[in-house]
Amino acid sequence: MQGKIALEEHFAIPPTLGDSKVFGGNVWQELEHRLIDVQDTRLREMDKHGVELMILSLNAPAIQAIPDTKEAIAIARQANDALAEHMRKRPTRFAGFAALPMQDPEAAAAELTRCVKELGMVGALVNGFSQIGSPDNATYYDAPQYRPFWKTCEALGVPFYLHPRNPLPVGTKIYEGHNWMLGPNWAFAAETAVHALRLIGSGLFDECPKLQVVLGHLGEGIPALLWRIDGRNGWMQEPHRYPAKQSVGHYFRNNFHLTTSGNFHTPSMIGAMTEIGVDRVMFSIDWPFEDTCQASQWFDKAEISEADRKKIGRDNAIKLFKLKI
Ligand code: GRE
Ligand code: ZN
Repeated sequence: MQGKIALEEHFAIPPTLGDSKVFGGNVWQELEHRLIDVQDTRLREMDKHGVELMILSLNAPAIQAIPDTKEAIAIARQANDALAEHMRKRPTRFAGFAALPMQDPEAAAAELTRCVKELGMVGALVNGFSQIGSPDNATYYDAPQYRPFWKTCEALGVPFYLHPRNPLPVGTKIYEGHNWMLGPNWAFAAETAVHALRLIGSGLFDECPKLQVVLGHLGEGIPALLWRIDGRNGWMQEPHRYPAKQSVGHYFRNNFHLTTSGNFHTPSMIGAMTEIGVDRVMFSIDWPFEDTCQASQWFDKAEISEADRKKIGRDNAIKLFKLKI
């Protein structure tokens, strides 16, 4: 399919590049190049495989793993200015998601506003919880101090992409001796799905009913488990035990969107489409951790209707991000 739009596509700047090294294995040299490069290899791969536009975002965990708030604010600004420069160079090929210093909710709201209003970005991408003040601290965004930030995000009308990161060492007891589960094979999804459920259960979407959150990797496992998450043992009819008013499924279907990033498996995509509706699923790659060629060859031939392919590959993103292409 020509004209695809992809939206979990990462780049790095020198201060954040090192965060991706553990994921580079024996190909770090090439991964490093693909992260720093925006206008060369990336663009050639896009041309070759029918990707018209990438919405770019910083690598992970980057800003969220900088416990010094002032430094987090400065590096986020640096990353966003670098991204804006890439967007200016090729406005028909690159759009952008803001990196945000969530360590300081007020500064995060101000930076998001600057990125949207002055730099023309179409949303934010944040890598899970933030370490604030100490590397051992993990702060999640259902906390009450983030409500004004979410109000700003809702008022700006831009989606918030909740991107994975690994749990902190204090939270990885369950993976001890089984490090293979850290990262994209399991822990990223578990960490991110729980964060999304925290946002839902907290009642955030009752307060901000128009707020839209994007999850990658076809929903980090949530679509497959959604029925059970809302299950309350049938005959017992227990009321749910969180502050939010509605079922988890209700918020998932009204406030969430999913991308195919790093999950190029047709039965999983069809399952996600069935749970959330085809209008809330979007094609993505997860460049450079995943490959544009593999993602495109899979998606272009996946056994779905051509009407659905057009929605997922392009039209849903144009609508959600109000893209002018
Ligand atoms: C990602 O950004 O989704 C990612 C990483 C590192 C390894 C794999 C992966 O940041 O999908
Ligand atoms: Zn990613």
